[in-house]
Amino acid sequence: GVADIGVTGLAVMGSNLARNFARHGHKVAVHNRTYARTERLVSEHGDEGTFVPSESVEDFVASLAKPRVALIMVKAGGPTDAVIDELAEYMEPGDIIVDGGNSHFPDTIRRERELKEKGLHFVGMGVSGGEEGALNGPSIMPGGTKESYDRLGPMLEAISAHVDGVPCATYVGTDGAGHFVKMVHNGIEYADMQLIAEAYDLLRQGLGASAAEIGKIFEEWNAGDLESFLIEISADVLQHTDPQTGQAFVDVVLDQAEQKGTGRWTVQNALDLGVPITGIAEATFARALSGSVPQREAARAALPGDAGTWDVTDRDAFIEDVRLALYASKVVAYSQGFDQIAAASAEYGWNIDRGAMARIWRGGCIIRARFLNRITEAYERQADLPLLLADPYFTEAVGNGVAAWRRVVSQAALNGVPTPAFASSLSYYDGIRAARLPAALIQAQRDFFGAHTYHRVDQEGVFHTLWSGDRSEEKQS
Ligand code: NBP
Repeated sequence: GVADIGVTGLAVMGSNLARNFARHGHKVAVHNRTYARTERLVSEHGDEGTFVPSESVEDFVASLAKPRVALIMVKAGGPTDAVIDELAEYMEPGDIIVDGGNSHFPDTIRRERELKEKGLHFVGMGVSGGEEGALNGPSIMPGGTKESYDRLGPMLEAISAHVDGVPCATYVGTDGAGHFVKMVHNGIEYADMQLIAEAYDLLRQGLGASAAEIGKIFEEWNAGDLESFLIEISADVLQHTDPQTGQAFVDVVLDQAEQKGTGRWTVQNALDLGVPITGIAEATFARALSGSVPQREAARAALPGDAGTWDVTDRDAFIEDVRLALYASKVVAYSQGFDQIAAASAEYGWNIDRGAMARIWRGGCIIRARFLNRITEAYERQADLPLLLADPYFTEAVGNGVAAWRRVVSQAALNGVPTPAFASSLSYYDGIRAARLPAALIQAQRDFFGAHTYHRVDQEGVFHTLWSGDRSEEKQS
């Protein structure tokens, strides 16, 4: 075989990645279950580089230079398993199978284990940036053996997005680490989107501003600390007019948010690991609430609001308050996401470099933002930082906005505007920094009804009070 790398699955993502590899001077073997797609790619884009098309999986594998690298870009789940099995049939020990789809990381762990028995390397690779990114430079999060990265890494780094000359691709960790990090990336994306949506709603209801006016405000924000792809596209969307009705486009879109499930996976995993990712969870539930159609109808008809009429007097001060509250809530959401990565890294033995993850998210992906530089710097200052929020830069940045944050969340509550992500992030902030939490009462309740025991603040050991007896205290160990 002659090809440096092969891509099988030539729908939009696979074709664009294949073209990206070819444009970087790699010989790319291409294959798709339905051959017409392969033919179309070669006829439409064959002039962009060297493609080696094959009709059968056997020929596709044979067209690859050893050790072979085959990248799978098909639908996640059953189709990915089917393609892995086919490839494995023709591959030899030392060859590398890469799954660039949105696979759930436990599947990746299982597949890696199965393929290792055959002597094959399996790389579960998160790819972010959609079709545009795949073609012009995505953010790439590969997991697997170090050995496979030695072969694959330089090609991935070449085709990835670059920020300040630094590639947005790096080795993440063994087996499921890459897909795990991609999952958390998507969870953070949910939180980021929800926070921006809440900021929009606050400005709209507080100021009575038009969608287009808020688009302009977002444009201004995009010149500062909040600069990010998501703020930029939100500014654009809000200023778009629906050609059919002449109304603001955002007003003609049905207000029921859908999801493909990566936010849900992130929250499910956080529950398993016991990591409070309240921002991501609220964002995921906010989508679910928006889609709870019968419940919303019943509630709209029955539930009183008893809210005030919102009358913001100092517009500029309010806009600045919302901006500060958005930034603080965003820092909380990211801090929580990085906590989850740290917990998973310890649980699954991945040894993930969190600063490097922030670095490869600076370009190519949906959450790309200026602010990720600050996260990389925080982990450079202290690699084992226990809480991103407690890094001196973020402590100051969030600290400056706390008063504004409280004003925004309380005003929203008084005026009946839902802010699940803003409010829960502020609660998290106050909870995590509290000297003392009411968890003490929870422990006492647990001991009362279930003899679950408790620790004391003033003595070592495990204690139980004989609640239904004479209420004396027993030291259990
Ligand atoms: P799709 O997810 O729509 O999958 C279509 C491809 O899967 C086609 O090539 C199709 O072949 C192939 N396929 C299917 Br379906 N079942 C198959 C089977 N049993 N055996 C062999 N091939 C099979 O494509 P996509 O939107 O390009 O996404 C590819 C992967 O990348 C997915 O896992 C996706 O989640 C992930 N991803 C997507 C994005 C994005 O923005 N779209 C971003 C990042 C990651 P056919 O032509 O013969 O039907």
